[in-house]
Amino acid sequence: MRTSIILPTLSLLALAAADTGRLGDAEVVTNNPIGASYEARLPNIATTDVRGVFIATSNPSGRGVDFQITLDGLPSTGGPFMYHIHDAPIPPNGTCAQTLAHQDPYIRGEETPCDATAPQTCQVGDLSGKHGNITSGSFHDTYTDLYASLVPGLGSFFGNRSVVVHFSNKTRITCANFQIIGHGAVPSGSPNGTNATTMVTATATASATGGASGSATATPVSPSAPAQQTTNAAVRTLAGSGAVLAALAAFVL
Ligand SMILES: *[C@@H]1O[C@H](CO)[C@@H](O)[C@H](O)[C@H]1NC(C)=O
Ligand SMILES: *[C@@H]1O[C@H](CO)[C@@H](O)[C@H](O)[C@H]1NC(C)=O
Ligand SMILES: *[C@@H]1O[C@H](CO)[C@@H](O)[C@H](O)[C@H]1NC(C)=O
Ligand SMILES: *[C@@H]1O[C@H](CO)[C@@H](O)[C@H](O)[C@H]1NC(C)=O
Ligand SMILES: *[C@@H]1O[C@H](CO)[C@@H](O)[C@H](O)[C@H]1NC(C)=O
Ligand SMILES: *[C@@H]1O[C@H](CO)[C@@H](O)[C@H](O)[C@H]1NC(C)=O
Ligand SMILES: [Cu+2]
Repeated sequence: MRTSIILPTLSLLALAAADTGRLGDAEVVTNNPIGASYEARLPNIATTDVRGVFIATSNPSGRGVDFQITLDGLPSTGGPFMYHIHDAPIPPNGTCAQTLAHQDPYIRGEETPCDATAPQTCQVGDLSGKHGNITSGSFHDTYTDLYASLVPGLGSFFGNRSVVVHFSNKTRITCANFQIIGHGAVPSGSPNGTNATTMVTATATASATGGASGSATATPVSPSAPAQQTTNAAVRTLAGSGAVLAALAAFVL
């Protein structure tokens, strides 16, 4: 009796999970601190010629984050290139492999590709899914992402995370940590939104950075990002299973 009620409910949830996060669609972030600005500058490494910078600044309205991306040196083969915000920062030895999976505070997963016409259903960190791949050797783009957060404490906050550039086969080409370059103030009278995001994301990153002391093998990657509070208190219920998914996905993407 009871199962006949529960099972349909579960299968509905499973269907919904294909397109939307288990915690729902991403919420538009309306209280990004005016003037908050971060940059992720790709390192000079021998394994690739890809160079450039991702600059992320609160939209002047507080609604969303303005991205300004300038890259060059992309290879002539292996594209189109994807790029994402990944959950964890790069450890001191500079390997992109340790950045875990895409930032996905609503626990949407990788399986269904992002539909750019419904960006609220995409992983928050899937910037190229929402805004387009990199298709040429030199790339410049500016856009506002409504779901990105520069408010520390929210799962959608990315100021302590990294950005990774990929070949079309998902192999990681290069990566950089976001670093604060300008502080901001939370706009007054905008208490809105993003409740759900507060609770997620942290466990997977905690396990990656947890025992890590890093053997500092020289690649000139910026030290781990600012504002890295270990807010494990923020991790609740669903985060555990999300972390497992994220950990699995980390080996793929
Ligand atoms: C992915 O593509 C790049 C560029 O074409 C290539 O160098 C690399 O070996 C490929 N990786 C895998 C796992 O196939
Ligand atoms: C980044 O910040 C978010 C929000 O404050 C937090 O939940 C997460 O654990 C932090 N990640 C790392 C790797 O410190
Ligand atoms: C970006 O490239 C990947 C890999 O080729 C592809 O799967 C994806 O659909 C592309 N995304 C967009 C928005 O064009
Ligand atoms: C908060 O959200 C509601 C509904 O989404 C919207 O009508 C309202 O204008 C928002 N308020 C602020 C201050 O952003
Ligand atoms: C935030 O959470 C509170 C209490 O849990 C709820 O009443 C409110 O509607 C939520 N706001 C949003 C924007 O989800
Ligand atoms: C880089 O550092 C991380 C974290 O300390 C470690 O797990 C990983 O094995 C290291 N990788 C290399 C290639 O040294
Ligand atoms: Cu990625």
